[in-house]
Amino acid sequence: MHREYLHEGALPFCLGCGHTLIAENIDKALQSLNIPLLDVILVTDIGCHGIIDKSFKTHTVHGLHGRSIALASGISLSLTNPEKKVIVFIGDGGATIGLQHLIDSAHKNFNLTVVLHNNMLYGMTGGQPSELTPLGFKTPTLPEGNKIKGFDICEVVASTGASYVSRVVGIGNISEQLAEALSRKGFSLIEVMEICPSYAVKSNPGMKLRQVTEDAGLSVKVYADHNIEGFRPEIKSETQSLIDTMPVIPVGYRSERSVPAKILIAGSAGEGVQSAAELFARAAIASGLNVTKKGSYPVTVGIGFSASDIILSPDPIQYTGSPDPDYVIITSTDGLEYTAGLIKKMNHGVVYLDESLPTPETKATVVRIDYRKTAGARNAAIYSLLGLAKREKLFPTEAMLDILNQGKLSGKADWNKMAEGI
Ligand SMILES: Cc1ncc(C[n+]2csc(CCOP(=O)(O)OP(=O)(O)O)c2C)c(N)n1
Ligand code: SF4
Repeated sequence: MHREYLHEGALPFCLGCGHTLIAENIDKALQSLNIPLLDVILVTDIGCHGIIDKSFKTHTVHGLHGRSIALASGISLSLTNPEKKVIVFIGDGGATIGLQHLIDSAHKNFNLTVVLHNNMLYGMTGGQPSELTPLGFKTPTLPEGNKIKGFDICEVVASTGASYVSRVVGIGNISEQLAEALSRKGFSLIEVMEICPSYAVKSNPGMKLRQVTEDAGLSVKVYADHNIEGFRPEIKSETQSLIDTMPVIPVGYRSERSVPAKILIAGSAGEGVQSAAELFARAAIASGLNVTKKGSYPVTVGIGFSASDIILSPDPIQYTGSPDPDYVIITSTDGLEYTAGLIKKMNHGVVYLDESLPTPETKATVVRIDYRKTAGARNAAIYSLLGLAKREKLFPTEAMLDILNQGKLSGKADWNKMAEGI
């Protein structure tokens, strides 16, 4: 068979696998529809059918098991060119493991075509049954035969109102039926009944595909053909970007820092660690530095630790957080517990520790300061960061005092006096 969309050479499946027939017939169907190679986006997922993507010359995307339809739906929604053809390859295993994605995409009538490779079992993992395995069908893990009747997925998908749904038996030339599905507007699904010679035939010697399909009560027919225009997202070009609405922080100071500084501050939830880190980050930006900040705290936001990773640098920073900070500030017992593992591994840098806490095991330099006693629990985090800026000459403390004295992000205190004493 002449190939346009598939590379030459053997396809990666066992001899006689139905997946080979589907791949070759998809190539033929695409040829008949004359779809440009790079207008095709093939989305596959885990399972034997999914290893085909390296054989296709089109765009290919490979996702998690049962999630190819969710991925393809996102791709389809983001495409502004209606000529692009999004095709999903999925197994009976993946289609039922990710059933909600299938139903939702069909229901919303997203523009894509699902080619369901129904070999009636999980091929890749050794022949376990799926939700589509017919009653009585044997597999290596069910030698006595399936005790539950597999359901008719075409009926289910057709009931969502999808544009096109059909079932074919994967024998001989099925390219015309595939082309039908591929040429429909909106969501189309074609289920191809096929055989896994390695597991299905071994467990059901002499099985005949048409007979198995018929015995399972699965009709070989078109279940829905509405050819409904697919879902198109409403694009609001006038919507302002959230970033554009953020006021730019003016640079009024100058930092002498020539290399990045990686800082971790850890304290207790409810003691203002996150807002202190925010204030510190703003002051660093106002001093001409680049800053990233990452907050960490348990889902129970009112109890336990609260920590923030801050990186300052004269150069752009492409990441947040660091496993290897230069400075760690610990303002409470919760913060000490949270950072215990990290500071034990530290063999450089400085750990600034509240005076009330026991000295932890570390090769870093430990500096003990009375943060909580001097500033109170609520202001200990700000006070410690103000001290860090000053002691380590990260940026002028005035940059932080400017924001502190506006009083929006901090509790009331005589910050100018405090800064002198640090
Ligand atoms: C979420 C998830 N569940 C289970 C698995 C394990 N797993 C990998 S392949 C596979 C079976 C694939 O069967 P099917 O989707 O029918 O494709 P086939 O191999 O038959 O082509 C399973 C269960 C996985 N990778 N991810
Ligand atoms: S194990 Fe079955 S489904 Fe997988 S490639 Fe071999 S024949 Fe095909």
